[in-house]
Amino acid sequence: MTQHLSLYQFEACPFCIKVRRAIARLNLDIAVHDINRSKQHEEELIQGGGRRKVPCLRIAQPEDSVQWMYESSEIIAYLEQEFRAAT
Ligand SMILES: N[C@@H](CCC(=O)N[C@@H](CS)C(=O)NCC(=O)O)C(=O)O
Repeated sequence: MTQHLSLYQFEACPFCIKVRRAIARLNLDIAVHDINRSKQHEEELIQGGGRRKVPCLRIAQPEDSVQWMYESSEIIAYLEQEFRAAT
């Protein structure tokens, strides 16, 4: 249900904490990548999303297209819209 989602973030970022709390509140199992600890994930974010800015939610759409969603409030609104009814 959430395999198409992953969050690029780092531990101490307050906007990332907000998003991680929303993920916990919604009881979602979403892969979380710390870009300060993983060069590979940092590169993926820069290459894919275009900026080294966190949080960023990677959304793999059907047919291989990928959306990179920046902005904590937008990410939280998206997750609540997608999953609130399901949890
Ligand atoms: N308005 C953004 C702010 C995000 C933000 O400022 N993140 C910092 C880390 S705490 C960052 O990645 N800054 C790098 C940049 O803005 O390029 C949000 O709510 O997600």
